[in-house]
Amino acid sequence: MLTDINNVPIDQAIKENGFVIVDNLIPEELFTKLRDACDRSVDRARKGDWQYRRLVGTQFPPWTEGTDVWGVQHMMHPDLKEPVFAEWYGSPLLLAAVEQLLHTKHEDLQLELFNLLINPQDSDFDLTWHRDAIKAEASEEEEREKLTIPHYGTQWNTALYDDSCLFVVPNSHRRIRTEAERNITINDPKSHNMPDKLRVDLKAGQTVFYDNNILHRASYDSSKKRATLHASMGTIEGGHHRAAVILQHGLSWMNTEEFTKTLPESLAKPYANVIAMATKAGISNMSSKPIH
Ligand SMILES: O=C(O)CCC(=O)C(=O)O
Ligand SMILES: [Fe+2]
Repeated sequence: MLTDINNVPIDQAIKENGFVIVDNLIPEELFTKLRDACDRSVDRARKGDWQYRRLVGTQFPPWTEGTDVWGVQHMMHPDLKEPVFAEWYGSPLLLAAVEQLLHTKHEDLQLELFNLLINPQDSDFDLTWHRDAIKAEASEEEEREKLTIPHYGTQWNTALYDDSCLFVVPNSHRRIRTEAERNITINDPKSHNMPDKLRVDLKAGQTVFYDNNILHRASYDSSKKRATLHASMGTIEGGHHRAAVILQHGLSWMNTEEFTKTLPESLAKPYANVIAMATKAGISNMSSKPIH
């Protein structure tokens, strides 16, 4: 059983707080390889040689405006030619953590997103306070209803360098917004005065798993190197709920032999599960419309 930095079982901690910090989910022999692969990928994205990237000025997909890069998309894409990303995404301890968090077993895991969050070069950039799968404008009734959807997936940030960019409101993942929170998310979404906010300080090598409906924001500092692996995995029970969240990123490249050839054995079943999910949801091209 895996425990967090306070020795609490990780599934208990995320349930209580909406996030949990865990040490050492990167095998030692992969650490430098991942840093090097990130440097090469970031370089390509900044040069415009990798078209799948997040651009300063836009928070949610699609990222069509701007030039300064704050995220690199699709780290397991076969054209990126960086097999260490899939090797880590399928590594035993990481899979064990996800299985414990989702109370599921290996054969029900679903392969999902794997992106990289980086420091922009030209200007600082703030993301707004948000929940990933519920719009700020959602009515109280809609918000309440969406929050009752069970946890079918988890997402995480794994820092390759010390990273203090993420802020969360602990324990905000299962309740509707207070009046103050609603007001901030709608009218002052980059506010520095969110009640009860907590800065998540990650040391290099630490991972924070967080519920995608916890209230969170991030502050991108162009002067401090950030290379934080940002990924998600789900379970087959998620069906169309997970489809909406992940397929908005455009994953048609997953439906190719070039991709399946690169996958370690440990990801064969999670891969089959995501293809089956998309097919069942009627989205065989693995691409759906943006949520926000
Ligand atoms: O930069 C981060 O740590 C969070 C990113 C985020 O909230 C998002 O991509 O939705
Ligand atoms: Fe987010």
